[in-house]
Amino acid sequence: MTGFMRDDPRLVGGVERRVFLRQTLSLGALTLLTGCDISDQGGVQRVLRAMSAWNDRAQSLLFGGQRLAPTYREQDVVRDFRYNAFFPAAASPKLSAAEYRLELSGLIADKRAWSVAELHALPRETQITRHVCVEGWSMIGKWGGPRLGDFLRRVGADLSAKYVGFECADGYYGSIDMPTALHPQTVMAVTFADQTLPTAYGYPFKIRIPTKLGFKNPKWVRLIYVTNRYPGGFWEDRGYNWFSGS
Ligand SMILES: Nc1nc2c(c(=O)[nH]1)N[C@H]1C(S)=C(S)[C@@H](COP(=O)(O)O)O[C@H]1N2
Ligand SMILES: [Mo]
Repeated sequence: MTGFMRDDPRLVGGVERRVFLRQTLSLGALTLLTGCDISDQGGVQRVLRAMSAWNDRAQSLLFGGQRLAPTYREQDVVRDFRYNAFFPAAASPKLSAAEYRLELSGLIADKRAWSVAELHALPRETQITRHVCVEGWSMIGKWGGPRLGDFLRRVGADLSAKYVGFECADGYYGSIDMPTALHPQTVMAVTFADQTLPTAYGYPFKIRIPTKLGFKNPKWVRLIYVTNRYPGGFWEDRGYNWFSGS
């Protein structure tokens, strides 16, 4: 691996860097394919971005449907579920039910903010599914909460729009395609293992998407918006595939 790859946080970040490189082409192959000099940072960056965009398009054509992720049994649920974020668990945003409001913006008719109590009053869906992190671990967990699709319909979101975006209390952000937002297993998880979602796992809720990799499951969500303009995401803007799932 050459020095610039190791040093360029825009392209690849932290521990996840090696996995990312393993999943793409070697630098030698990249140089052959593109004819661009790997010492030319901007050039390589542009090529990786283009490949990533191509992957996103190909994958959404192949998979962008309503295929269900596998579900598991109660006894498969892991007790000490692993924590992950780009900072240690102790630094998790501590949101309080008294002050928290979920903001809505973009192509949504009713942009009224939602309290935790209001989110808890919505009908819930529970699922026992596998969370797969790109860093090389996976665990089966149980999450419950309103379906994101039901919520979007309720607030009058434009369901013909391309993207649903999320902003989180820790500065993390992300986005998904509308078919994934409307997928029956995509939920606003307010519970984990039948208890109120703990702070470290995203209280008051995380977007749980079992058809996507872990990094596409934003925690501590404070804003949901609907848009036709590509919103990117925290890791996607550092080189990961935006689609990253099925
Ligand atoms: N707001 C926020 N959401 C996030 C992250 C983050 O750093 N910030 N990390 C993602 C990654 S990479 C993973 S694997 C999962 C971990 O979720 P868990 O702590 O519930 O296991 O959260 C995802 N959602
Ligand atoms: Mo992850």
